Amino acid sequence: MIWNETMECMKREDMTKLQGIRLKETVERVYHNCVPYRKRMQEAGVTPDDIQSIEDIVKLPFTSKKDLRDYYPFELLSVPISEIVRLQASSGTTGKPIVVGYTRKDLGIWGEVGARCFTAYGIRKQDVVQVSYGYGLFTGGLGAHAAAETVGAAVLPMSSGNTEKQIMLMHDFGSVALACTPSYALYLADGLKDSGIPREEFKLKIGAFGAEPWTEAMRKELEEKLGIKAYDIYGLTEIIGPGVGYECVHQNGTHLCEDHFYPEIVNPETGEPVPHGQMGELVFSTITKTGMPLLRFRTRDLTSLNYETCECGRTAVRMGRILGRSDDMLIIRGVNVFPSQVEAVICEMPELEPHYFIEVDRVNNLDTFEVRVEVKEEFYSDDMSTLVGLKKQIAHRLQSVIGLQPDVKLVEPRSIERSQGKAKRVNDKRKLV
Ligand code: DLL
Repeated sequence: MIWNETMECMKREDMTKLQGIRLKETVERVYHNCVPYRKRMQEAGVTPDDIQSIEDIVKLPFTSKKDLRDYYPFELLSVPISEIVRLQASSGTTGKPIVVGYTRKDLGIWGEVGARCFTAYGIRKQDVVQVSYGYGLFTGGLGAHAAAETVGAAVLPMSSGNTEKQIMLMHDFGSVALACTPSYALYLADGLKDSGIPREEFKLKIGAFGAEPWTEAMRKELEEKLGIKAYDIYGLTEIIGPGVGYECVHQNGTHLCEDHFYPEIVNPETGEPVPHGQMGELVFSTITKTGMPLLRFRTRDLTSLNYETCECGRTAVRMGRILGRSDDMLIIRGVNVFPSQVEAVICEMPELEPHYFIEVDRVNNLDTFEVRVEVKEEFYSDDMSTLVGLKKQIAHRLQSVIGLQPDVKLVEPRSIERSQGKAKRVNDKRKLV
């Protein structure tokens, strides 16, 4: 079943025309209503009249995460705050998050694109959908919630954590679909096994997994352990949240909702468009949103696009798996973490040297996150209680900045390797791609 056949199966030339019209409207909107965008366009010598079709998009300047930080919190809005009905946020590269505002119309778009995803996975009105993405500033919980509600399914807003209860309700309520990060799904799979409840007593058959990179091997493991079909869902806060793209039953690429989010692939170094089918950095322009439209947003996600019509009948362009990022962002237990956030916390604490090392691994299907920090000579006392207190303080501070508590290890002065060139501060042992 296809939620919106008109849009998902539109002929390429009609889609291109529609994208051109919508881009033009968006450019007019941001030019007249958002000072930073107008300035940026003036600097680039572009006016709304220069944008007549989707091909003209290359004339527009890029937007980056840095812009969201520089114009924090509300300067990138294209409407007065009275028109905003929701705010969501995600990690920035430093202590401040990046903020996104939605109008009522934007929330409608979010529900619509989410419904396309959930319908493609086979979720129907009569199903119970267990949403185990975190609810709150992170878009996962509320995004998947809107998707399920728009389809008309019964939403079970579990949020993440509390595994035993997750399994009890999954069993008792007969959840048909589970929406969470693939790593949490693996963790739940182990919990399900430990519960001793026979698999036949569960109705689960669909997984909607995303928010972090995952592999075909993980898909296989999830499908076997949970006895389900596991689908990819892609999205990012800046653009809308989950629902930017989804897999269909053929699982041969992630279809993008390109009538709302226009994708381009560029060379991450030069910003030049790359030929069709080649790998590069994914760039999105939102062409229907009104609260905080973004033009040519550099996602930093590395992938490629395939414009062939899919076996499912959808013409919506397909994105390959995300093969990495062109920045240093890590995704740990679904939370975006920048090494610069850790650095900012460490540098503000007088007891610490500005040297640290982050190690990420996956043990028993759960991400581990260790931060090693060097204590200054004068503070490195033998007094255990002082050191334990310091360790706690660092862990709390990191938790409040990042939203995730690392395992902090205090190490002796000068024990973290100094580098002669670019410091290597991260070891991600998870080997996801
Ligand atoms: O992770 C939105 C989301 C929530 C998507 C729930 C899917 C499900 P952010 O926290 O802003 O938003 O993180 C966005 O996560 O640029 C990718 O690097 C990564 N990412 C998201 N989905 C996938 C996926 C949400 N399916 C960043 N595969 C993106 C690989 C993904 N990476």
